[in-house]
Amino acid sequence: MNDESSTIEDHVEGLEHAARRLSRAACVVVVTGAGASAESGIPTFRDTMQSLWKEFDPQKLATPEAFDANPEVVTRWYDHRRLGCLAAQPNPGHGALATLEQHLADRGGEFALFTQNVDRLHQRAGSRRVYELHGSILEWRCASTGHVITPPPTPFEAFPPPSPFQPGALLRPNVVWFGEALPEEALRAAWEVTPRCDVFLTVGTSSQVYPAAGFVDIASQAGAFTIEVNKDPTPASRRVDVVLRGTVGRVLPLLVSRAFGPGVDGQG
Ligand code: BJW
Repeated sequence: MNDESSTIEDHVEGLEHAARRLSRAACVVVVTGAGASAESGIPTFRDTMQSLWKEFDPQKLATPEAFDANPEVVTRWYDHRRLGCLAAQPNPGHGALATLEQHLADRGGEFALFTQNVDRLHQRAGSRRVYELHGSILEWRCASTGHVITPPPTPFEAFPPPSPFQPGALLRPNVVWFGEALPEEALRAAWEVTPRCDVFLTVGTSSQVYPAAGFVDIASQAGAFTIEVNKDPTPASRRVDVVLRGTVGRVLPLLVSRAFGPGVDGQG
């Protein structure tokens, strides 16, 4: 069931099983990570950054300590990524999750999507009930007053960008760094809906960062059928009911089309 080296072609049985459970579910919860946006050209968090950022470790830059120590480097990195997110387009994996939500809505079911991604691609693909666990890179906030703005789609003129809300203060991305609290509303929704879902999907995440990495266990312990979609093994792989090994952009459209009928995987 949880063979970690094979691909979706070897898992037709797993795919059919997962699709059957999905087709009968009244409540579906999904958690996504950077792998969901990889096919949109956005580098995953634990990939080596390309070109001018390759010498920086994202895990070290995504901390309040890095911002305090070197706000120029940190804000340049985030602005570079912000412009990349604005230029990116949703991929078929994002589309399949929006389609899944619509299918559930059509029959009076419930759907909730918890994303660790900061790129807003789920919303742009049409997903409606999306909770941003780690904030959004498209918003920035005053590091002193907390006021939030959406900067224009052009690079900041100065680094670190000055805050327009308080003289001498800086802007920082409105994201959640290590050691910072996640948005209360998103967490409350996760604790409320996860234990009562029928099917839980963990999609394109390395399942290393908490609390999101723990959602699958909450769902599983409460009796949900759990599915992982990932191109590589993760710590969650051995704990889920079915592993669908492959890329999100290929596996999710297949899964949703098997569960709800043709039309979403482009194969009629
Ligand atoms: C594909 C693919 C394709 C690629 N198809 N697959 C419990 C235990 C231990 C530690 C903790 C704990 N609870 C909390 C902690 C501490 C900490 C933590 O988890 N540390 C761990 C590293 C051990 N957590 C926190 O600090 C969190 N805060 C918190 O808990 O606060 C408590 C608090 C309460 C009250 C007051 C104060 C505090 C905050 C975590 C914030 C994480 N932030 C970041 C940066 C966000 C902004 C930004 O984008 O820069 O979030 S770190 C980074 O990791 C980012 C990601 O969202 C997150 C997860 O990474 P993700 O998405 O899984 O990406 P990757 O790159 O790791 O994996 C990609 C996957 O995709 C891989 O598996 C690939 O195989 C796959 N893939 N292409 C399918 N095409």
